[in-house]
Amino acid sequence: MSQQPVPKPNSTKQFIVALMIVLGGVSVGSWIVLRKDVPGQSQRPLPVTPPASAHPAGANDMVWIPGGMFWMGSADGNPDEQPVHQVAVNGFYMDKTEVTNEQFERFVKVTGYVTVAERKPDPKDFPDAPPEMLVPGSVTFNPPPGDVSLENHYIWWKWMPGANWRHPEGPASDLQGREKHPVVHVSWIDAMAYANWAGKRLPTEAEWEFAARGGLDRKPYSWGAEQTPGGKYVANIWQGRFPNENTMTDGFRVTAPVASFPANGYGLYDMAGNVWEWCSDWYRPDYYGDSPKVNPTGPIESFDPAEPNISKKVMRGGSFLCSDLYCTGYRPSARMKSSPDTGLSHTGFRCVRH
Ligand SMILES: [Ca+2]
Ligand SMILES: [Ca+2]
Repeated sequence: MSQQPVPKPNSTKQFIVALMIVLGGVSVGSWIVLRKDVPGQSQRPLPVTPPASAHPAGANDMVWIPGGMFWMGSADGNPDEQPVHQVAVNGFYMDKTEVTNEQFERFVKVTGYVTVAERKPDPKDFPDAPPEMLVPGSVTFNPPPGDVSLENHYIWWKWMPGANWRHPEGPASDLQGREKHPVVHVSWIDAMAYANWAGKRLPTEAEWEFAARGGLDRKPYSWGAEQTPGGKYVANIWQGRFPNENTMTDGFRVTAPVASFPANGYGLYDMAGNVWEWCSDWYRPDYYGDSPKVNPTGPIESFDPAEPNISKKVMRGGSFLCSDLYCTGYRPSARMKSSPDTGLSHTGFRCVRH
């Protein structure tokens, strides 16, 4: 094991550096978040510098979500999905699909935007990191062989230098044939930059759940009560023994082209599975206990008891990695969270506007 001191993770900073501890060139399959301590940073607005927009709102790719009252959360779900409570949201337009690689590429071509995963970490922010670790990269799904414990999700994530939205599995991979797949390895900061450029914004968590339910009342899935209606999978998730056996019963090993499965009642695709989707809200597991009843926008500050020093934004909808053995994040009430500067190989987004 490396003797490299590993600073305790703490509050938000612009970059995540995932440190693969290398012993004789072999990864021990762990990544550790290194962050510079910046007291109070989590309370500040995140740096988002939208380039000048040259892109109309594109309502053809959006659908009107009528708004209304709904029951948010699930009595059968995780503790952070409770209590189930009534929430009202105003109507809004929402992208029918997750933002695709070709859509994101257009944004990058017009603006020259560089995603967080493509930026070289500043040594000033990571004074304890060895220089060879301070290279652009992202975190990819890369499980060790054989059966593994599902207790520690860090086991199947690996820091991959050179991984980013253009190279989802690392430098040797590319987007050929994946133009219509959802963009991945985009951080919340990147998603905000895209949304600002497009004249849109990220959905609030309440808007997202309202939309995902497709007009159904308190159903466990976006399409109704049965996980596999008629014996068929209707979302891109994981089948088989996670994380090493993927039987692809739904037809897709990793991401699927957007809209490969039926839309929900509002005409929205992949609100369950494919890739996780960023929301605008900070995450707190206890937020539902006293959240506003009309157009809630999330708590003022984040708190995740599992990693109390890291501020996190909400992600919703699950991904192609959601296995029923481990994660049922594709349920419309399920909540996930990650730090705003983190991109992952199963995380993307879609936008909304009024
Ligand atoms: Ca699948
Ligand atoms: Ca999705």
